[in-house]
Amino acid sequence: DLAPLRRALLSVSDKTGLIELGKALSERGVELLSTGGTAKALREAGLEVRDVADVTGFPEMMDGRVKTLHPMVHGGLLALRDNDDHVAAMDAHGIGAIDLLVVNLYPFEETVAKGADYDTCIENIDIGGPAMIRAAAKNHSFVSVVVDVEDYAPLLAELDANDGKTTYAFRQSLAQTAYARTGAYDAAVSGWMAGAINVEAPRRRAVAGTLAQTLRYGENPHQRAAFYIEGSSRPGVATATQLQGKELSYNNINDTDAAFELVSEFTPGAGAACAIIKHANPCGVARGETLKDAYMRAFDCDRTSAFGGIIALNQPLDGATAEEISQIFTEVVIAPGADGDARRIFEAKKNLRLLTTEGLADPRDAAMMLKQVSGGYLIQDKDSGHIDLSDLKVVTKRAPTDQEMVDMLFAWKVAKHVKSNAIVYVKDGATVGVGAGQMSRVDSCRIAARKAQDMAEVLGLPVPLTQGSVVASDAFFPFADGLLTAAEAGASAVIQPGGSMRDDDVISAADEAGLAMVLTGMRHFRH
Ligand code: 93A
Repeated sequence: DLAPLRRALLSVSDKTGLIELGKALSERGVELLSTGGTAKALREAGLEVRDVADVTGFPEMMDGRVKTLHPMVHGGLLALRDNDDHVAAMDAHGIGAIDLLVVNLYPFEETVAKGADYDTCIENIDIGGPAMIRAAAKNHSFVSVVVDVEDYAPLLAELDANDGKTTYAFRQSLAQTAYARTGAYDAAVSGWMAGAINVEAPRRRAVAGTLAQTLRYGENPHQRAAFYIEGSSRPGVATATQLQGKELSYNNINDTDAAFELVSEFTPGAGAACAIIKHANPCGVARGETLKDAYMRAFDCDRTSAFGGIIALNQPLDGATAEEISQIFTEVVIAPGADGDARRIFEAKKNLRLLTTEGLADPRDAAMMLKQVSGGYLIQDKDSGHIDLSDLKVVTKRAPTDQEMVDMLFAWKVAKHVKSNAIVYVKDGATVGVGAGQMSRVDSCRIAARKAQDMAEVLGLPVPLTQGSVVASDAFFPFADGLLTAAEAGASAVIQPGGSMRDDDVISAADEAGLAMVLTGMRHFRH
């Protein structure tokens, strides 16, 4: 199964590591062929290299659109070395076998990410590269194909371990990577085009990702799992730097994402904010005078659940906040930075994972969300819906006070990140009761109020913090019962989308209970 490596074709846009690879191959007696820019770089480094144009007998033409698309190249990649007909064809046409192909493609994804115009993006669609990659990968019985700079070192190690040859298993694994690369490349092109020509539901859609991490297991230990990234530069769990702690688990990544997306709703300029997440739902979210204050107020919403939680901060972690967080067991802290004091304090907590990002996520970013169902997947826009004061419609006799208004907008932002049915009680810029993931809205209202009562006992308060709070509901109240439960718990104002057949009943109930209520006209289901 060992295949010799006598001749290599190198054609790379990203020239990282190229010279080292070229040298290492030359030293091992491998003949080098290359396209224009790659050949030039190799030659400048003093390496001997033959131009592909010399092999094909055709100059590179049409701005490089046609350089390797030729039987001298594709015959050399595709010929079966143990097939008499193929060998005869090679002899008849003077085609030399190519045993190694090293290609990295025109940077299409990066060109799109830079916001280039349509024509520039089109020009950056590589045609010859993917054609060669697919040919070489098909012929992995004899040919090695490398599409990632990270595979240069493993290739050389493979050659050294096998007397200058490659094993079948190695070539097979390279071929699998190669097809994923060309598949991902075309997925990127097609995805970009869907946006550029504004097709909402293209008849075919491809998704792709690059392995970031194999995970020890999935949601449960008997489930296999891995983390794939799309290559975006958006601040978030996929692009964060882990400064310390054990490897992130599947659930950690999911919860950290939920925490960071939630805290990113709160611009740092308007003050510190903290979100604590358990099982993808917030068990405390608060603003504070300081970051430490925000954390402590978030913690006081549900101290029991916060144990072993995931914490997200909207400002760089400082020493005082780190000290306070260290008082209990926390799985992950994610923040847009961490100062020296904070890092020193956390160093003693070996298991605590600390992640830093470059800033916060933009909650209004356009993005697509995928959800798998058996046999397919659903795709939708990310919920980047937002409301302003001017969108709110007061429907009760009593209008909300300014403080109620501020708290309602806060509660509404939190509710967007709570699994439906979501009910969020807020007082003075801090959640004081969260009801999540219930099948009935009234149950979410009760659970959130009940949790506030429990916390009143823990904190030694005469009355639960829901007294004088506001309440947000992610979708309309189908009946007055949920609203009345909130009123009993002490809520004085309500924010909800409205739109129920029984809105009139709900509004009358609110008036009778002396509540102020505003309608957003927007729903935030989350499942
Ligand atoms: O324009 S292409 O699609 N036409 C081709 O025939 C072709 N062959 C290789 N682009 C082609 N390539 C790409 O050129 C490679 O995939 C690589 O990204 C790039 C290397 O060009 P250079 O060696 O001139 O820098």
